[in-house]
Amino acid sequence: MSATVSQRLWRLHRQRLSAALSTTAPQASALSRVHQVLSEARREQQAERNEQAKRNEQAKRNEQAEAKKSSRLEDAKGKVADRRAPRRAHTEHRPADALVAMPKVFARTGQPADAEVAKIAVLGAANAGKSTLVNRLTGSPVSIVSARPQTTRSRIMACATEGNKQLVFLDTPGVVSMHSLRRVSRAVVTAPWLALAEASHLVLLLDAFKLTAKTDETERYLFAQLHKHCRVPAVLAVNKIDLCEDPDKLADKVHAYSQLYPYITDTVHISAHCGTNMDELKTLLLSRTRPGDWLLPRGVATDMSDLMVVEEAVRAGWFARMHGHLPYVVRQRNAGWQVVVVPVERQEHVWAHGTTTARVRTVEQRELVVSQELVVGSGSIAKILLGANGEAIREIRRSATESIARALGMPVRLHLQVVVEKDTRTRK
Ligand SMILES: Nc1nc2c(ncn2[C@@H]2O[C@H](COP(=O)(O)OP(=O)(O)OP(=O)(O)O)[C@@H](O)[C@H]2O)c(=O)[nH]1
Ligand SMILES: [Mg+2]
Repeated sequence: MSATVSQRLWRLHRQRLSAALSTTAPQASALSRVHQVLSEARREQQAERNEQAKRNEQAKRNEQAEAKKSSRLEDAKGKVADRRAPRRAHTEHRPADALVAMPKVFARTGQPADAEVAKIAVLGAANAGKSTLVNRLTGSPVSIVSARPQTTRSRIMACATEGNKQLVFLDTPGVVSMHSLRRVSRAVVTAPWLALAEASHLVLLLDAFKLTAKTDETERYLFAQLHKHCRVPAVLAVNKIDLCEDPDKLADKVHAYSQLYPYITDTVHISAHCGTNMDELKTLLLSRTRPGDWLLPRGVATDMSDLMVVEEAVRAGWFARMHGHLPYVVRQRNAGWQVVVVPVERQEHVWAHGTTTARVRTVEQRELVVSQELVVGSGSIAKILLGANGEAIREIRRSATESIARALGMPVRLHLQVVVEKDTRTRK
C-alpha cells in the first residue's frame, strides 16, 4: 500500500515540478521553486512512512493483546479442569507396574571372600517391640512402629552389615493365638510361621511389661508351637525393661519361658525404645553368623520395593492417628506412579580471580509423583480419616512425603484420596 501512495505522491510532485519549470519567472526563482517542491515531497514521504510505522505498531499491540487474552482463557480452562479432575490427575493415571511393586533385586553382589551371614526371624506377640528392635539393630527406620497391635502386616527384611558379617532380620507380624485367629487376616496369621521356616536363628521377643502386668496367653501359645515344631536356635530377648515395675515376677516368668523351648542359647534384657543392651544383643547375634552369601549389598538396609516403602509410610500416618479397630479397616490402592524430570534452579558460588560470584544454574531433577487411594467402607470412617477441614489427611500426607523422600532419595509429590467402597470384611 505504501508503494502505491509513494507513486501517487511522486506523480503529484512531478506535475507540480513541471508546472513550476513552465512558469515565466527567472531561472533562479525556478530553481528555488524546484528545491521547495522536492523538500515538500520528502516531508510528505516521511510523514507517510511515520503513519505506516504507527499503523504497524498498533497492529502488533492488538495482536499481543489478543494472544494474552486467549492464553488467560486457556489457563482458566486448565484450572477448572484441574479442580474437577481427581487428585491423581497429576500423574499419567497409571498405577505402579510389577517392577515397582516387586522386592528389589540387586545386581551388585559384591561381598568379601570370607562373607558370613545369619538370617534371624524376630518373633513375638503383637506390640512386643519387634519392629522397634529391628530398626534399632539395623540403624534404619525400615519397619513402621506404632502403639497399635498388629501394625506390621507382612514379613519385612532388614539388614545390618559389619565387616564380613551380615545380619538379615525378618520382622514379622505379631503371633496370633488360636483364640484370636478369626479376627485377623490369614496373611497376617501365617507370616510369622513362614518367616520361621526360612530363618537360621530366632530372636524370641517378650514384652516385660505385658508379662508382669497383663495376660501372656499369646506367648504361651507361641512357645508351645515352637516346642512342638521347631529346632532353630534362639536368643530370648526381654524387651521394655524400662517399663517393668516387678523385677522378681519378671525373673520368674523369664526363667519359665527359657525352659519351654530347649534351643534357647542366651537371654538378654533390653529396651529397644531406649537402646539399652543393644550392643550386647548385636554382638551375640554377630557371633552366630556362618559362612554364606550376603543377601543384600553393603549399605543397603532392605529389599522392600519402592511401592511398599510408599505404602508403609502412608500406613504409619493413619495408624498413628486412628484408634480402636479403625486403622485396620483402611485399605490402600495405588492409583498413579510416575517418575518425572523437572528443571530446578540451583544457586552456585563461583570463585574466580580472587572474587566469589553467585550464579543460578538450572539442573534436571527426578521427582516421584505418586497417588494412593485410601479405601474405607463407610462415609463416617472417611470423615475420621480426613479430619476436620482435611487436617488429618494433610498431616498424614506431610509426614509420609518426608519419610518416602528420605527412603527413596528423591523429592516426592504424594496425592492421597479417600474413597468409600462397601466392604464386608471384618478381620484386622
Ligand atoms: N517403653 C518402651 N516402649 C517400647 C519399647 N519397644 C517398643 N516400644 C513401644 O511399643 C510399641 C509397639 O512397638 P512395635 O515395634 O510397633 O511393636 P511390634 O512388635 O512390631 O508390633 P506389631 O507389628 O503390631 O506386632 C510402640 O509404641 C513402641 O514405641 C521399649 O523398649 N520400651
Ligand atoms: Mg511391628
